[in-house]
Amino acid sequence: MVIFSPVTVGQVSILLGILPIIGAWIYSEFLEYKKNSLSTKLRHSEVSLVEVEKDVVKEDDRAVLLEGGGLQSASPKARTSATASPIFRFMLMDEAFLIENRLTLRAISEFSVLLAYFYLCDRTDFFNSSKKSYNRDLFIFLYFLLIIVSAITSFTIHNEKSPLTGKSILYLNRHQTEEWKGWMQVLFLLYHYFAAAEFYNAIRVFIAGYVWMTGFGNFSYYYVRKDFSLARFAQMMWRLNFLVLFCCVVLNNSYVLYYICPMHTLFTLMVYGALGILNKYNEIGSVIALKIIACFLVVILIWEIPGVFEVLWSPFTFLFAYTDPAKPNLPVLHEWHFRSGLDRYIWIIGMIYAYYHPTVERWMEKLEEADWKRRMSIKTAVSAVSLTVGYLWFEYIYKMDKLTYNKYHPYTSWIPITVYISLRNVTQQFRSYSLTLFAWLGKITLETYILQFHVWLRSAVPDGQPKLLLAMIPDYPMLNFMLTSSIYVAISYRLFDLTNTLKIAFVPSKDNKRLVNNIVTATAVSCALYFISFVFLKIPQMLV
Ligand SMILES: *[C@@H]1O[C@H](CO)[C@@H](O)[C@H](O)[C@H]1NC(C)=O
Ligand SMILES: CC(=O)N[C@H]1CO[C@H](CO)[C@@H](O)[C@@H]1O
Repeated sequence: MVIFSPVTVGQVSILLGILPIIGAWIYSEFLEYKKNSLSTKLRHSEVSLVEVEKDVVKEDDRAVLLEGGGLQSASPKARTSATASPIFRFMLMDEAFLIENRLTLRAISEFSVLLAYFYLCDRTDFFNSSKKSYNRDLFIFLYFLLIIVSAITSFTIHNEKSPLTGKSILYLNRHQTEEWKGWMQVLFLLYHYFAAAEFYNAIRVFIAGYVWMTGFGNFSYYYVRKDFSLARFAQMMWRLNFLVLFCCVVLNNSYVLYYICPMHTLFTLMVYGALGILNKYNEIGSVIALKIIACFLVVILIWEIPGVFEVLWSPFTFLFAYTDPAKPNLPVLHEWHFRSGLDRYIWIIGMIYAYYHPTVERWMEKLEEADWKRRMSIKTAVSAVSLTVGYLWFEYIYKMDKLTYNKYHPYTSWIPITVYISLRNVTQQFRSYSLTLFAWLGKITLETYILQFHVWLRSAVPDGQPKLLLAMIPDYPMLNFMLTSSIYVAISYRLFDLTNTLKIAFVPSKDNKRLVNNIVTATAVSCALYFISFVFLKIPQMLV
């Protein structure tokens, strides 16, 4: 097996960090097993219970004797458990601690095995790679096949009532947004797999759709719940960046290679900032209006005035620099400028829609109660206008070539999104159904997005765009597609769960002190590991 690129300090640090955890996990499983078999034995015989108790007492006595005092009755082990922080208990291999956290240790071990699998697929020649090939017929066939399958098997009608009025089904409910994400993601992924360049513009619109949802979802959340707590914030950052952080280190990639993550993080932060600053006054309509105008002004300042972007982001170059090995001559911030710029306005549009959401909903309820003729005429008018606008957009904007389209995209992406929203919701029936299969895929979009680079497609070098396909069954492209796709989706789902499990374990929602403690500990441990790895890796090189 050949490893394509030299080992980095980050990779060694992860390895050093992971190995003791895997060791601890195996040990904790062993302890758990011992405990269980002991307790079954105890249940079986009274005699042995007494004996064990005697043993325990003896051990405790010894401990007290060793310390030379009768005051402290607990064994030393029990005392450390009560006072020491988790990291010390881990280092001491405290048995109670290991048993308590067995499932977390197991999740970390599983996570690291998956990371190792990414590395195996994308950075070694263990598997083969093959070339992408595009066939429009096949591409559209697969997409429609999936739509038909999911329509047949997972067509669901929801009957959730609006919490606001208790009457009709929410427009833009969670099922709908997840389904929306799902079918966009499927086309997006197929586009990458088959290099379907002719759908470039559609993909741009889909990504704008995600960013729109970021503005919409986050605005609704912060506006209604008013929860600006550190814990909630940390949980959201964890969700967006946990997996990508490890991918960057393990595969030695830049953050901006997975540009969806920094982009969503940035716009989430902007929504958070817009609502969080002076949040006492959010009830007042004119304050919200001012805030939204301020958002527009900030975006205009940063992205429309030449030079400002570079100056503003240059201190963060270490995080946002990216150089595609295939195009080494572009400035390092070019990719970040381009990607973040494409969708610079749409999150604000999402915020505006979220703000008017209750109003529109109330308006729609009134409409639903109106008499048939009035209802039908309004609905027909809405559909007709949407279809016309959609058609004009398609004819005059969508059909432009890639480069020209990109210029217009930031200012026009709201048109197809608005058309979709109004058509999707035009009748009560329409908005109550959703395709669960797509909603299921929509839940794991972040994972499928990140993983495609490594276990489905292949980039082979650090920071490379995934130009190749992973080939497990060479010479059988369709079978290979099926096999790699199944593994890929299954792993994505596992990672979704693991991210969540680990989030619950490390980002407590009610205990800020513990949260800060965890952040400090994690930083300290990472620095220590990095330092050790650095010494381990670089010193021998210097001596040579
Ligand atoms: C905020 O946006 C991010 C990025 O799209 C998303 O993951 C998160 O769920 C959103 N938060 C809420 C409360 O909708
Ligand atoms: C724009 C539009 O027609 N919206 C519809 C969304 O669905 C509700 C169902 O309650 C209708 O009342 C609206 O007319």
